[in-house]
Amino acid sequence: MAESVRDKVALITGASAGIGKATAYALAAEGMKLALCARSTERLNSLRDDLLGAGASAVHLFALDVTNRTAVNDAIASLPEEFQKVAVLVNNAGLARGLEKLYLDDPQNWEEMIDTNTKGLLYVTRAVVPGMVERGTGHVINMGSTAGWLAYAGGSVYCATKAAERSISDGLRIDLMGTGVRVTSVDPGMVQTDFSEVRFRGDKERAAKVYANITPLQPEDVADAIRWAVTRPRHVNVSSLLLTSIDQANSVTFHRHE
Ligand code: 8X3
Repeated sequence: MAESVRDKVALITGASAGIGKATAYALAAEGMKLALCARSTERLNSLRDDLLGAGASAVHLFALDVTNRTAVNDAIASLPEEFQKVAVLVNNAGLARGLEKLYLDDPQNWEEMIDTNTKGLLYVTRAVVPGMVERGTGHVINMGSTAGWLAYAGGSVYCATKAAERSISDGLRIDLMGTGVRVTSVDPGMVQTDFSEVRFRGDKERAAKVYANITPLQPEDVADAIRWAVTRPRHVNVSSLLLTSIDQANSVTFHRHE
């Protein structure tokens, strides 16, 4: 029997595009209240009416840079009353920068990835989870990657942030035993989003090559997995979901069509 999450609050970081946005729609279809953030609310604003039309019972949009610890604490502390009891936290905000050999790379790329993918996830988790523990219920969904299971050329720091996400999820799951709060790591392979365009700082041609001659996952495929995990009965903890398109076996092995 699926667990109803109707009228419960889901907080999604990095919700203005890609997997975060698709997850907002998937959880809207479950009738959830959505607290959505991204660095800017510009793209989020245009989603409000559509998400309500898609079934969300309420929508709250706010700007948040998860790398700013003070801003994270302030934003969570000042959520409107109706959105304060976060039932599902989707730690989705994340990015990759470059695909350079580690020993030649610009350390600024490392800072951005570690600050967002690792520290940002920790800050939001630290701000939200105590309330879940107090209420004796909640679900943390952390966005991992096949990259966290096997490092690839030029990806050592990005892969390290996703390996860190796996360890953080595993450790947090242990820390939360007996509290009623669940932890799921969702680990997709290649997904067709603006991930590669962000990685290559707007180089569309290079980004397109990443997905050439393969059928990647779509953001909706990942959102669907998240929707499934959060609607399992309360005694079920889906620890991890490793998912790839049929053209990908792991972070380095692809089947490219002729
Ligand atoms: C995104 C998947 O393979 O581009 O995490 O690193 S990959």
